[in-house]
Amino acid sequence: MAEEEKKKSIDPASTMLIEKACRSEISLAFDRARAMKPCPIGAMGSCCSNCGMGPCRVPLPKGKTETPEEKKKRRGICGATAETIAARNFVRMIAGGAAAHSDHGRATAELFISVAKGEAPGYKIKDEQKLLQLALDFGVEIGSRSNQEIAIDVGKAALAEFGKQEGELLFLKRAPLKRQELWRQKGVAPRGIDREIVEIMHRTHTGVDQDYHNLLKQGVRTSLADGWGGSMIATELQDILFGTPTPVPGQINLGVLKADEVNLIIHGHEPLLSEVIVAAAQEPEIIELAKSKGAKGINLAGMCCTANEILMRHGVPLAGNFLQQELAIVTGAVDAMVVDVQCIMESLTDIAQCFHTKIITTSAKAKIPGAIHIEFDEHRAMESAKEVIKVAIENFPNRGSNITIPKERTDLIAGFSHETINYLLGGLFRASYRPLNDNIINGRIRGVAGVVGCNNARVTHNEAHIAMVKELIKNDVLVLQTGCSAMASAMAGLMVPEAAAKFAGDGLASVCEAVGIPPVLHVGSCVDNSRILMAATAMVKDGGLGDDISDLPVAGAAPEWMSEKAISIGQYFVASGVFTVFGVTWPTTGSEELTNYMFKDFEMIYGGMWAFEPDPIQAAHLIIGHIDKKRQALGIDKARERVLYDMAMRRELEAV
Ligand code: XCC
Ligand code: SF4
Repeated sequence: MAEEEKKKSIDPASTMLIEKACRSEISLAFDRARAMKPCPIGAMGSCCSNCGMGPCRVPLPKGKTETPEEKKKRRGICGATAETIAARNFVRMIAGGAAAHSDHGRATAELFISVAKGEAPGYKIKDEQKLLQLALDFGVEIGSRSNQEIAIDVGKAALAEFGKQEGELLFLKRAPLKRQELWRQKGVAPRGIDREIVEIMHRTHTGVDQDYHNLLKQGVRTSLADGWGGSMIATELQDILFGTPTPVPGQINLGVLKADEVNLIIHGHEPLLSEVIVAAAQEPEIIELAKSKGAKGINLAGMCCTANEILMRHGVPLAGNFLQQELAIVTGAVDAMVVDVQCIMESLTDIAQCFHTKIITTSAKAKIPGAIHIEFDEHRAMESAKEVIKVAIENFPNRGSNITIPKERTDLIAGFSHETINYLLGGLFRASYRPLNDNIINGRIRGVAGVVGCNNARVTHNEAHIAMVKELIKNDVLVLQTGCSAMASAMAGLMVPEAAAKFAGDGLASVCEAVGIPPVLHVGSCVDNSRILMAATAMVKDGGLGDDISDLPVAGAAPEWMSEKAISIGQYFVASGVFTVFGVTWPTTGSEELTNYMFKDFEMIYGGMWAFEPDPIQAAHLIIGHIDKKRQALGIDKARERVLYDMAMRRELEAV
């Protein structure tokens, strides 16, 4: 083995299973990442394959500075410059990410309408208060109409957002007024969700948009159609159908698998099926069947964002994040893994062949050769769910002897929806963000950071997430998290109230202790980044911290990103006025001009900009620096100095 090889994971449970896979010569994403270096030209966004004359490669020449003449010659066959090529590649990533989130939102809207019409037994409307809120947002008449009538109209209005051709998305009106005006003035207020995505595909076709500013403008518009459109629709309608999350205890890591129960892992993104599986697993008939096969019961565990969805609403344990999906099968203890869409590795069926695990696909949009396909039908959801669970139960007796269930599992508290934060801070009768704003103004909390996104097999699993989050809370930055990033922090024990005293700075710890919250809040899945937009908006509306999101001492980060969805999320954070720093790799380095535009000029245009910093500690300090800059602009930097002085003085006194 190569000496001093970079660690694959910092998680002991994962490391143990990586070693087991290695002994059994099972290839994992970690191994494939080492065997295949990233294409250096593609990595900098300098390879275009948008037509049959290419692929054309226009990489930045290594080490030497180019003359303008040389730069002029660096073009694709159609004449496209490095700027155009990198910009086209980047906005196509946004289109991919926005499409994924939004198609999820569309599926939710379709189910929502079926439920409202009473055509989808197994579901019902759980959060009627939020239904009425959405009716107001969408201009649906409430009057003396029944909730069912209102819900049908809300569902139709949500679905219409996708195919709308004119006007602007309805949720934009939720943003601070100043932000809305800025979007309109810059011409980036999205019209319809599908329209913006299609327009990216059109503009990036050979010979269309050849001005990177203009390409990026459409990228911004499309990302906003994701964050304030498709993703927000997904989150809001899911809350109405399945309940708005409230604080719930849970556990995470592969140690949640059980030796004596049927283990069914639910992996993917859309909670439409998983919600019903959770219900079906409690049916006496199903539990009896499991017992008849010699199992003590049925153990459900989540993976990736589906995990976050059913954790937030039911406390179902989390088996792990993106880079643990293969490892779950390597335990030998997973009787079935059911998947829907997004972030599902095609290697799963191959690895499953070395064990007894059955892989079940359920979406007509996502099939995998070698998997069993049980298509999920919302009109008979309960039957579909039972069918899935039965595959796992029937497979339980086939478990081999090569079983390794790690002991690691960490406690966590999840369920911090935007509404819950509101309630926890202000109490039931005075729900508001006032206490948060006050504690930011008085300096106990320095600012707020949204740390989100994936795992990436090019870097040590979970390392950057945990290092960055620890550095932020140590410096009194309250952290909100979603996706695989949230799971990394949860595994490290950062999502329990006790973590405040252990890891947070004195100011943040004192607030967390008073309110009884962890210093790192689990806000949900990746579509739930829309909750972070709502939280930021609530902070603006509560007053005292400026009149736009770009005035707030807040920032965003995705230290281990890999998916196109992460790029779309990052772009809508930036376009909403948030400074956002990504790790691992940056996909436009092939054009300095374009990269500078996004890293510098964007701040002047949108009040938020991108940054790239692979070192998580340095990235944390970019965030802290940005937060301090905003505090200074708000004139609240002095308050913080006083707080720190107080703490130091207090310690001195204690020492006497
Ligand atoms: Fe996928 Fe959402 Fe990324 Fe995790 S964080 S790897 S997108 S599961 Ni969204
Ligand atoms: Fe090459 Fe232009 Fe075709 Fe891209 S669109 S592959 S740069 S010729």
